[in-house]
Amino acid sequence: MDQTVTNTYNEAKKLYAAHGINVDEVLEKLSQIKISLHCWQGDDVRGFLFKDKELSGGIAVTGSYPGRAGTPDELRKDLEKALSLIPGKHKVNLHAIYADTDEKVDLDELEPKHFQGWVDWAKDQGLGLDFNPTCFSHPKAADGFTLSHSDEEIRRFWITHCKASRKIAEHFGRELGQPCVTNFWVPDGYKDTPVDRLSPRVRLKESLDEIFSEEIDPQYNIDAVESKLFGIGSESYVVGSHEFYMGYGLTRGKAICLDAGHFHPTEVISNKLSSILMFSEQLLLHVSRPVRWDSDHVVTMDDELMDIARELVRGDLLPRTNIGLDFFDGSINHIAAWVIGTRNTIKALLRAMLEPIEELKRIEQEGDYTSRLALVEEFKSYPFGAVWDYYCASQGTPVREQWLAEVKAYEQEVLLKR
Ligand code: RNT
Ligand code: ZN
Repeated sequence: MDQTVTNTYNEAKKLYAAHGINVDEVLEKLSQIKISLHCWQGDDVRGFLFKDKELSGGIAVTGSYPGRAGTPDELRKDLEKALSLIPGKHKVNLHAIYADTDEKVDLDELEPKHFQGWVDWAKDQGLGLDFNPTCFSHPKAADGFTLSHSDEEIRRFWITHCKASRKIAEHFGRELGQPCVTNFWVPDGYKDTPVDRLSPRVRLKESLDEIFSEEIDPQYNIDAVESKLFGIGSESYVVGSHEFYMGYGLTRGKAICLDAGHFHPTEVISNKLSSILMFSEQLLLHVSRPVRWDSDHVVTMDDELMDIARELVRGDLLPRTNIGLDFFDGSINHIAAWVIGTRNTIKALLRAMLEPIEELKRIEQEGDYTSRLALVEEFKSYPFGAVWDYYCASQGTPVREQWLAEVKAYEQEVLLKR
């Protein structure tokens, strides 16, 4: 390992040790945390099942950066590249439209066999898999409603798709020896103010109850439900609101999924974690970055990311929190987007672990808010970067911005030839 990396690490360790922080132990803990990389950053949420389908459901990718993956093999190669530049062992999060098959199958006909290519690959790479039914970008979702649709036939189609998705997820969990988190998000909602807010919610609840009626061993599959405040075209009303899924998840024992971009502009998910986890066993996060709206920008090291990390670490909530990423930026190199967002998420967790938590809690309890503010602020410039560099090197991944040259080379050799 580079001598400067080791030297600065050893110096940094002394500063942290003075506050009772054992940096080696912190790094051991950090290496156990899995981040779920969302496959859809790799191809602008297109998938492979329906070629040339427009993205729908009130989400949008802007930008036409060259080189996005066009086949399952390309996407896997790209993920391998990204993962080789990110320290730790992680998971990959698939959507149903990413099936790896030549068969002409619709969403309600999907089976585990259509994802065998992914399972074999994940096994080979030592990765876990997560899953999502895809309730958008499909003719049967064209009017913006799926599981809460008033047309019984359409609602049935989506129920069947969601049931099929859980079977696929169960297969992932069984094959890979770790649970697959299956996230249910539907875009259903109205552009303009509805007269009847209740009926679609009643139908959504009934659909979900039917989907979840089959018991699946939590060793293999964990269901999560994701709320939203508004989308493009569902500005006035979203059926699956936060209150809806909070009630649903808590009464049905489902994990609640909090996406950082799905709330009012000044409302943050960091402030919700400790409350929800008091009453819920598990949580799923979609770490994202809203810019003015649910714009799904690449995750940066901003205040909210730090606050999410601090809450998870200070409250010891990590063991019950599944951390997934959810952003899609089509204006920059697709692999760099993964690397930047994932490295930032891990780095934020490390920074949070390198704070004198017990000392700060004691000071707060004693009512010494002066010291609390002073210490929290001083720790913002403690040398976590030296620890991060050492961690990257010790995991065999590039230190600092060295990863960028690898992405640029891959762009020349692979992406621009597509
Ligand atoms: C949409 C939700 C959802 C999607 C993915 C593709 O607003 O955040 O999680 O982004 O399922
Ligand atoms: Zn999301």
